[in-house]
Amino acid sequence: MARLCEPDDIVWIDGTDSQREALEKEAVQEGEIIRLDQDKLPGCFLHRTAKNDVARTEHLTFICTKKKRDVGPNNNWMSPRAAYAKAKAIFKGSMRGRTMYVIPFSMGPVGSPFSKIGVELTDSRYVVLNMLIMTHAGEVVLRQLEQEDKFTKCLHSKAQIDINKRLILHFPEDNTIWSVNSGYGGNVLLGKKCLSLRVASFLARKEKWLAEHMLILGIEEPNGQIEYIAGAFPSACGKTNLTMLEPPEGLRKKGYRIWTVGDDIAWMRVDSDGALWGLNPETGFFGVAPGTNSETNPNMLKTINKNTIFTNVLQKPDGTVWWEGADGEVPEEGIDWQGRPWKPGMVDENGKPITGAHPNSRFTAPIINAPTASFRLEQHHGVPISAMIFGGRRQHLAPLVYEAFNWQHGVFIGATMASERTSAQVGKLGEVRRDPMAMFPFCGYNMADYFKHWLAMGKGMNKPPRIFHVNWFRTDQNGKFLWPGFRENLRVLEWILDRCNNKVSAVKTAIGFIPNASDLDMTGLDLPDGTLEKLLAVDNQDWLEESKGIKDFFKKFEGDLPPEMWQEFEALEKRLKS
Ligand code: OXD
Ligand code: MN
Repeated sequence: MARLCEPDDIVWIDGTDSQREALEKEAVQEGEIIRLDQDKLPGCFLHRTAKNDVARTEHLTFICTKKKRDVGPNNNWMSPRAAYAKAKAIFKGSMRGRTMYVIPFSMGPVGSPFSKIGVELTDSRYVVLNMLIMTHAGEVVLRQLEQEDKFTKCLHSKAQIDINKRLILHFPEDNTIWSVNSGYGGNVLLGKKCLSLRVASFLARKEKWLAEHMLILGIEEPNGQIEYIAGAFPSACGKTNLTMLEPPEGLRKKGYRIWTVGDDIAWMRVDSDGALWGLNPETGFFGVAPGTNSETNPNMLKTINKNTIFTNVLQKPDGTVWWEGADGEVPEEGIDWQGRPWKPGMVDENGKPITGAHPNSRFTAPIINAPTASFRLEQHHGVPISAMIFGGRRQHLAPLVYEAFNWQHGVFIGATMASERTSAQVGKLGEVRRDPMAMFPFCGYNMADYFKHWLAMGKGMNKPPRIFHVNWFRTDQNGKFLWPGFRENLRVLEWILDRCNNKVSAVKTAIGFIPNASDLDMTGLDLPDGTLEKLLAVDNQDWLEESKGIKDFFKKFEGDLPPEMWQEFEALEKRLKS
């Protein structure tokens, strides 16, 4: 690889504080990062990406397998031969005048049978500093690698950050990832989406486990028992906030404590007890900054006040940072995410407000900074999963919560998950986008085979987790949210655990089981009369309309879709019509 990229120098990342500090110093000198006020934000830095490099570029992301059929309608495909040839021409000499850093990293605790090792070669110090937060990296991983021979080969060069030559390539059959011409986290921290979801999902199917775009949180009862829930939600549905929630006032007296295992990725296996156990392969959060404040996520504010790298947020004159939706007053001035002087109220040439922070600006912070960090983060077997929840943003259709009849029905619920576009996304407002298990952009193979794999996993468990669907976003006829969300969501999680422990009965509807309204603990939450009923209502006519969209989506997989999914589809239609 060095012969291809031609770096001036090669440096191995050893994971020591002294090497990290030296790299931070160099990156500051080179203008790659800015040291923030070290009294107010110790160990914190700011980085700005190029203007054309602020988010994952799905249209430039490819899965490269011998057969096109194997990537399915959910991925872009290139043949490995064509992809390597195209990328080699771009990587050629791309590191001239730069250093190539070699980062040995482990996704998951070093030495755990759940974990996977990768080695990322990169010419970006920003990538190294982020990988040191997001993964176990350095000497200790190299020692582990001596005992295993398999690892994912990851190559990254920022090259010229030329969007016309940007490629994010996955070669799952070779356990290889190549990424070039980007410096944005989701495209270049190759342990994250690329390894832990796209390549890992491919490996997980072969090795009979699950690599999912899911949070994991623990709920501890006063008797010390902790139950863990895994949850898949598309972006902008509050995954990070849910993992760290503070119990609402009314439930506080019950003495619950919430433990954060992960906010983005879950790797889950059937362990020797026949139950599903999961861990978070990452050691950090790569979270969206805008909207993070003491109401939406007070624990995150306590997490990102040290040893954190901020990307594309507003720099304040006092050496701290700000973003839209942060606590306190809007600063009178600052330097925006593009490095330009900024004042509130500025508009661009089309009259659109200029934001101080990019809407997808991020923080990279160690999970152990979180007051809610689980004490089981480093446990080699992870945590037992009692329930799985799927969620989307649906203004009208889906009730606050419903439970699948069984595992197969739960897989159908996950496979038909959908969310409405928000004004934060380009496209028609309210348009429904299908995102099965929130994995549509991350499943590294044909999703029809992925559904088959989920069905098979259910058969391999003694007691599979119960599956639920939640919707925090139902609105009334004026478009106002019916449910307050955020910390109040614990009331729904409590019902979910009660169902798992057979403590409460439920009402059978055409789509699944919904709560008896009296089984949701509403202490301290005064919803207007009739609101809870509206939140739990299931309108069969609306669902029949929805089933048309499901059918069109399933048809994309042609003959590959497992028959069980069509059986569930037909059974749903029958229940809706009866
Ligand atoms: C995402 C992320 O894009 O977690 O889903 O960054
Ligand atoms: Mn994600």
